[in-house]
Amino acid sequence: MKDGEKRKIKVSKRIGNIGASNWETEIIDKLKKLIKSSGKSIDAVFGQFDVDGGGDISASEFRKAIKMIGGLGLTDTEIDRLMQRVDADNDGQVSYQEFSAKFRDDPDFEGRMVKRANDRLAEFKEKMILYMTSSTDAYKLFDSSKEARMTYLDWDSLIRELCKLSKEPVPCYSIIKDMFDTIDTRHD
Ligand SMILES: [Ca+2]
Ligand SMILES: [Ca+2]
Repeated sequence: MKDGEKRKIKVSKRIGNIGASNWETEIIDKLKKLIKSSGKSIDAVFGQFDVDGGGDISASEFRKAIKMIGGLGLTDTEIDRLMQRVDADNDGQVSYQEFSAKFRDDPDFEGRMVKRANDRLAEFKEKMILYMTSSTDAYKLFDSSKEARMTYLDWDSLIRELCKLSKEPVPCYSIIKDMFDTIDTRHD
């Protein structure tokens, strides 16, 4: 091999590495554009990914959804790599907040989400006191596992019941999920 050829190989390897480190970012940008052009809200897209409605996207749900989107031609390994990037807290599940933080075009989004969740939570706590004596009693009542740890589904039924009692429309998925994430971190 001539010296010139060796150098060429070295250079292209280095470019290959740079490409690899930006690879996830590129795919995320592509997905962001796809989601935007679909005209669907981030809530709707998250709901499609979260097939079992548990409130989180598992690795297998993520794989299936990405494959359904099509056109990206990613392998399972590549999809898993992408998921690792989206799964910011590394618990093996993509939460609504992690999902929207990556796929929504909005830099202030997270701050506003936290504020919105806290505002809504305060509202619902008032309702709990009004209709169910105290929020602690309400949590106990809907904690189906009785392990003092509410699941997302427990929380969802609590909110639905409250809305029934107060004759108000049930908030959309993302709002229920935001509040749950806020409560969950406080109770853990
Ligand atoms: Ca799920
Ligand atoms: Ca996660």
